[in-house]
Amino acid sequence: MTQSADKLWWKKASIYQIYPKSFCDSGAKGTGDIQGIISKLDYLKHLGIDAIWLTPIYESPMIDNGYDISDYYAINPDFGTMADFDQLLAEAHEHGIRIIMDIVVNHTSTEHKWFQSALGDKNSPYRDYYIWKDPINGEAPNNWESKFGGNAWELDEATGQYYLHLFAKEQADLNWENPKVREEVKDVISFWAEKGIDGFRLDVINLISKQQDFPNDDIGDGRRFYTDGPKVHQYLQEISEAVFQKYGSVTVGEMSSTTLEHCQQYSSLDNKELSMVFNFHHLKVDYPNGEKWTKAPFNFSQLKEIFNHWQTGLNGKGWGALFWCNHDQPRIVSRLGNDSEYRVESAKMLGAVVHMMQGTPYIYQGEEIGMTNPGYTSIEQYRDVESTNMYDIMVNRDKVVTHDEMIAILAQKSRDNSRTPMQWNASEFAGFSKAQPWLEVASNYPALNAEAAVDDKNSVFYFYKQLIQLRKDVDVITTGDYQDLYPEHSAIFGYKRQSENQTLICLNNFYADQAECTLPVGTELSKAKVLLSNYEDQELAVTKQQVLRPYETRILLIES
Ligand code: TEU
Repeated sequence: MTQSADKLWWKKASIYQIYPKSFCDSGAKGTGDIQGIISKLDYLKHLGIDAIWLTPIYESPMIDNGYDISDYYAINPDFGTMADFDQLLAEAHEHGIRIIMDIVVNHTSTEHKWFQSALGDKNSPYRDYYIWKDPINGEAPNNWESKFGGNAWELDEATGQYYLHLFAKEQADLNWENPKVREEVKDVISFWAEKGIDGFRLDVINLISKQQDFPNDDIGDGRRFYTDGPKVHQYLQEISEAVFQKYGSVTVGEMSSTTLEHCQQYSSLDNKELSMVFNFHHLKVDYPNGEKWTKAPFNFSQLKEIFNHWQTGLNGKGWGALFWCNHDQPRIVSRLGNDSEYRVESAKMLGAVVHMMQGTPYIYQGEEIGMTNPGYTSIEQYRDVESTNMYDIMVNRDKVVTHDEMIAILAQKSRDNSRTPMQWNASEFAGFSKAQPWLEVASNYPALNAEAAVDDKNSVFYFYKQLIQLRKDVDVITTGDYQDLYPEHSAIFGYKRQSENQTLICLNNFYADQAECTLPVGTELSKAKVLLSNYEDQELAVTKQQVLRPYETRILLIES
């Protein structure tokens, strides 16, 4: 079933991700809330975004900041009330902004009433909503590891069985083999779709189908037995047909450790499963041998190869989410750019790199003003369950790194790097709250904040505003094919987008030294114009030899 053009609004849209706990506190709680989001809708309209992806705001004990849901039908009072949500939805729509809600149905909180009924009672009607296995030789059923460190099984003392948790032990995996679970999921999604929300982000949705013999993994952490699992497409087609297609919801699936082939099917243009997918391969180029918890530079040539693979692989077959940042990733300007001398230039360059590609760009709160990692120096400053677990495992349990080494690793890799309070202005706590925030504000907020950015026409904010508008105005960004122009270049990431009558060339110097490249043979220089650059004094004439200054980006358009 193909969708009509207006149903494909998201192909020219830019989506803004809000992590409500860190976005804006309307009161003096120290944590963000829904009324705080409502107060910033004018700011978001000014930026020009088309939709908001709201990370979970449902009832939750907040072990994993809302990704451990205890009631899918209620709003966490920390964020506000259902009336507040209804107001946000209405006012966002009045601003011409759609709302996409985050749905976490690979697992629930162990505080969920289903799990509470199942725990300790093999006869509970909800027992089979989760995955229980007998111990083997008195140990866990297999050697799968939690993505937050440690084993992926937790013992239920009363029944002597273990339950599976791919994430924290307070996040019990749902048993999607059980048709009652799938019906519950359809009911949850229908409830929110009936309220008029415009779409869903589906958390680790490619992990829902586990290989049913749950074998030990002799060569890895078990992910190969549940990632893109045996029935994942069947389940997604069932949910899509029952709900997503019925309501015309836009859907984006978070695909952990996935493949291009699966993503071509998840996001196939026949709309049988999802609208688009997040994959993370480009955000593992600073994971040497796939190891996240080590301090390492990024692999530039691998970064270009990965983008080439996915841009060419999805073109005409599927649709990707384009992003650098989210609530799980460090701030990109600190990670791949230069968050000191060239913070503004490199933040703009990195924005151009993804925004001129095919797909739907996602802007994570604060990315549009070039927010940086906070550079915490003590473990007490961290709150993320993954980060504190890994500190305990690596420093205290396994003793594979020293305290200082782990602090340096966390300063580069922790998810808290992106969860520091949004920096609104130069007042106390960066205008995020009137009370001490739940997570320390980055110390650079007095000069680095949204108010200063909106007052500065050369800020990252206005560069992002132009990128968002270019996607709407220049069709080749949406429809063109992709070619990496300089795969071997040690400093420049340059690519070409080509359609029938438009050629776009995006040149990006990823380093602080000047770099040169030659435009492709056949480029009609006389017809070439500079659409956008991050240096004000941009020469107007386009020459064959391109000399790029530190972190310079240059977007050229040739129209035949
Ligand atoms: O993330 C899943 C995921 O792949 C990342 O959390 C990654 O596994 C983690 O950063 C370890 O490197 C989703 C949500 O985005 C994340 O916030 C949740 O913690 C997780 O699922 C569990 O719901």
